[in-house]
Amino acid sequence: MKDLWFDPSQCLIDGQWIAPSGGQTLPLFDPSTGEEIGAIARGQAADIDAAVGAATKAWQGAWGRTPAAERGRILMALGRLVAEKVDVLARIEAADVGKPLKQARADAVALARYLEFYGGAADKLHGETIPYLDGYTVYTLREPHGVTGHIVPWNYPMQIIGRSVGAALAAGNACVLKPAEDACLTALAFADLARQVGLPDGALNVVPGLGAEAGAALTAHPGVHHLSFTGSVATGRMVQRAASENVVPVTLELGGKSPQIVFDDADLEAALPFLVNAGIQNCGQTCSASSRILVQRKVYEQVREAMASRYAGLRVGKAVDDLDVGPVISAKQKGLVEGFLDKGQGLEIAGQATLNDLPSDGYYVAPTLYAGVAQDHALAQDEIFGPVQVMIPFEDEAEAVAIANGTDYGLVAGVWTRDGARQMRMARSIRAGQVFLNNYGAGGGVELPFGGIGKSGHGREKGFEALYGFTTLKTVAAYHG
Ligand code: TXE
Repeated sequence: MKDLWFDPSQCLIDGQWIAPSGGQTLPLFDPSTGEEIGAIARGQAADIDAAVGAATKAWQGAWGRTPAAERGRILMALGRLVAEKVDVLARIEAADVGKPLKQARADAVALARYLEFYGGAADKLHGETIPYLDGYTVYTLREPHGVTGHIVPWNYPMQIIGRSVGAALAAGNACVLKPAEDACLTALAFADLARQVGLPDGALNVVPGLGAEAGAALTAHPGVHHLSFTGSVATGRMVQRAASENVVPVTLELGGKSPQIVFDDADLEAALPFLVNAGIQNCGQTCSASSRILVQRKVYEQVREAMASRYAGLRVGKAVDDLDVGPVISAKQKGLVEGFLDKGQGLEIAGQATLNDLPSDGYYVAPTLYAGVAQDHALAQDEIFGPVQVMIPFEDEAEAVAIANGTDYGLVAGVWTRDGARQMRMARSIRAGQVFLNNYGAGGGVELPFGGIGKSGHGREKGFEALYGFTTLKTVAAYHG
């Protein structure tokens, strides 16, 4: 690929580009065309071991001794370099993930913003003094865990690296990053940019490879002190099991089935763009995608018609054509989504985009809106991770809450109503890590703690809260009489 200035068939370990120990590669496909466009490293346990070794050395050495303010400066310099490279990073991501250029660009801008935020926060993370018995001075120290392992999926590589690696480095950890085999190019690009701004060798190591090989080796490595994982529930379970063997903390972000709830007093004009966009952005492959639209009966038909007409107008195309929706990431993901569409047979399709003149081997799925879906139907319960939304009618507030809370997940929810008291009641009643009132997503919100409950996972990323997660608290009690 012409935009790459590095060789993606190598790993970046201890500040050096090196071939994976087994000398093997994995093919790289462009989701927009299905064409093979290169090869990436197939890292193995030995490469993970070398990366953990390098990270240990950095944490105990140059990076560990770097003052917090200087760590912050390096991260902010990295953020500025990322901001300068937004266009090239967006092109790389668009080719690798298949997301329309505008959306890939937004991810690169968000990565720069994460680095600015966490760079600025690095020297503002401190402990406390605690009043105690006569003759004692007690204080707490917030210290890095040490070596942190980061397993990142393919849907938003840059944003997830920003919120997880950005926060971990700010807190003084040294990182080993295992990006997804389906999309690892911007992870490698990011690590190379970090090297260019003077991040000490070993503070950030990247080993691409398969989940069952490099990923499993990272989760099982006894030299890793904290794991953060974003991905499926099934893999999350394995990661947590592996973490339990070494008794290390783990942050899991496992997706959701997030609702937007539209009451009959809502500002529908304001709500409509959010209702559809939050379902089809990144082709629906978003952990916080709003895949369920709950609508009060009085306005149900009106919302159904308006959403249907938006669906009819959606333009699907290659990432470089920069339309509303691109392909899904892989042939495997296309098969998964089509499996759900098969389960939808017999349901009412309220709206659907048309697929015109697309490369026949690209991984395209027609964005589809189902109406009148029963709460217990698989399409209303399971994470689809494709451009598919279901509409569910409800009578009153109590029923809306019951439906909203009626899945195994609890990541995000949106509530549309002009009634202020109802807004407050809904915000308290909904089981989710984030609730948005009269908006959805709050523009991305680097500053806003994010994470789930139930099968959406545990632990919080983003905002200051993430920094606490990437530190361990030490209490020092001094008796001086
Ligand atoms: O996920 P995996 P997949 C959901 C979404 C999607 C489904 C499958 O519903 O349809 O998961 O996607 C690494 N030890 N989400 O198969 O397997 C893997 O290499 C350690 C939601 O891609 O969870 C990749 O880096 N690591 C989600 C990462 O885990 C392992 C984002 C995610 O892959 C591993 C992505 C192992 N044994 C998918 N096996 C979200 N929450 O946003 C795999 N991996």
